Amino acid sequence: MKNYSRLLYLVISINALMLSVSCNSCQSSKNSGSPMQTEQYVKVSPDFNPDSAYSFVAKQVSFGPRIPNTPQHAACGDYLVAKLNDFGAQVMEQKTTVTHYNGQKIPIRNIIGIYQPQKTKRVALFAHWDTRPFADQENDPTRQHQPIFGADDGASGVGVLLEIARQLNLKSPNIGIDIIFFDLEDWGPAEFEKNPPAGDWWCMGSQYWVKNPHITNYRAAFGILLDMVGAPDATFLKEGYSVQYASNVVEKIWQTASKLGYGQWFINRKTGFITDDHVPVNENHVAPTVDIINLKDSGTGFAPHWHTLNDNMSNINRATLEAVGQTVMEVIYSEQ
Ligand code: AHN
Ligand code: ZN
Repeated sequence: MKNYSRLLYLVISINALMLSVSCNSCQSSKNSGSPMQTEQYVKVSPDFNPDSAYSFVAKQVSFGPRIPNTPQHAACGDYLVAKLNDFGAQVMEQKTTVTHYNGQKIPIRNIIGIYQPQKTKRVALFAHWDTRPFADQENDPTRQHQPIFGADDGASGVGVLLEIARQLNLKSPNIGIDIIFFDLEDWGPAEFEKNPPAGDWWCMGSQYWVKNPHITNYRAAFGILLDMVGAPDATFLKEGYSVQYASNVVEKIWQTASKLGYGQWFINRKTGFITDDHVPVNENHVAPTVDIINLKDSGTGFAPHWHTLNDNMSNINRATLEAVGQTVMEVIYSEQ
């Protein structure tokens, strides 16, 4: 009995000694800042392919401006449906017609790709696929009436989500994912419009969807909207409504980006409130939703190519697409 307790004491002492040694060594290496001991975050998600995402952006732009009610828009919509089908999603389309501020009747086509419909816990990923009919931020008045190409404003978010769709087909996360491409986000009244009638003319596809979700009483644990996520010098500031409605999701995304080494894009700074597709989603409590959007602290608040003819493929950068795509994938593949 006595021997046994001695032995036990010895074992405990040795353990305590080893603990203190390992703790000391850990402490000393931290103090010395040895690069060998730097803690490395090990990502859980598959590798996002930036070349693939870039090609999905270029393909959309190749159709021409995707203005609702044009053949180019219809052809691009068919392409998006075909890609979601290729990538194994259950695809749904929503079609309706709305009356716009100019009295014009405009058809809407929201395109939805559903992954693992049997899962009750869901995350919604959003982007708008239409493009603005006029480059009203151009300085030259004659150019203000030309349509934008929408490489960044529209195609970049959709391109990143198509690459994520391709990845979801190769390896499923633990949760269900719904990819939703909104139509008619970007036909808000032009700057050159003298007296536009009051009304919510932006984000009409998402306004329709929150009132008529593809599944009755649809709810997601959270949502992420991608808008203008392609520019080389993009800065994703923490947008006002995102912080107001979904601060824990903002923190989850920005901390994940930082751990993955994308802190150059995901800046830890709050900025103003932007009317975008996440606003109807948040206001109707469909899902606390964050807008990842290239924002600036000065000027219009947006990048210089915003709503100009410079919103073309020269403003699309593979490294930015990867920073956004890999961060979103890491967030969704980390969910249980
Ligand atoms: C407004 O200009 C009011 N909102 C910007 C939302 C937007 C436009 N996102 C892309 N294009
Ligand atoms: Zn726009």
